[in-house]
Amino acid sequence: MKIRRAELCRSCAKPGQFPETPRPEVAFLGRSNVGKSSLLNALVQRKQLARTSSTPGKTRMIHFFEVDIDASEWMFVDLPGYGWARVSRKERDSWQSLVEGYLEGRPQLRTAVLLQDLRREISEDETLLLDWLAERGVDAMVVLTKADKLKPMRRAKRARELRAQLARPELPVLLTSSQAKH
Ligand SMILES: Nc1nc2c(ncn2[C@@H]2O[C@H](COP(=O)(O)OP(=O)(O)O)[C@@H](O)[C@H]2O)c(=O)[nH]1
Ligand SMILES: [Mg+2]
Repeated sequence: MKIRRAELCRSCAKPGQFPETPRPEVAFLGRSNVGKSSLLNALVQRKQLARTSSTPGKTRMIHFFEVDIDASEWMFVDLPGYGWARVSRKERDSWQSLVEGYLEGRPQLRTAVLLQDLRREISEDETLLLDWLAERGVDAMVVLTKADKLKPMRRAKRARELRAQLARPELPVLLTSSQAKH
């Protein structure tokens, strides 16, 4: 599999700005700091592609990346994270309208990848998101991140515990690390 090209297409603060392209999309969702941008960079083999335009503290945006893999053309979509302890009601509402606007009104969307830190418990946020996706018929998978933070023996056990917490046997669950060493 060869990544022929990976480039930022557009960063959007409002649903009206989403690019009009026929490329099928894979969206990365999850708590802030879970490793969305790192996973995206690792998948496209570019160190700073996803980080370059997402300055922390700035307006949260959805970043669209054109990714050409072998002969196929995809769009990888880095969605803004949730779960900051102190966000205002206004910020939460704007996150919700942007992310729901994307997930609800995007026929190009093929799969939503929900990231979960292997060391954390599944929270209500993840459960609600997965229920929300299932209700709308969006295919989802769960990626457990930062596998390198646990020893291999603990890792497999922890993955089983989280899978049980998810209580959704049909969901694919993958274990990943964006770090070279693991
Ligand atoms: N050890 C380890 N750290 C990671 C991994 N993935 C991300 N990180 C670190 O976690 C922090 C947040 O990552 P980032 O990709 O920016 O998260 P995002 O907010 O979900 O986009 C950064 O300091 C990353 O270096 C991983 O697989 N292993
Ligand atoms: Mg990020």
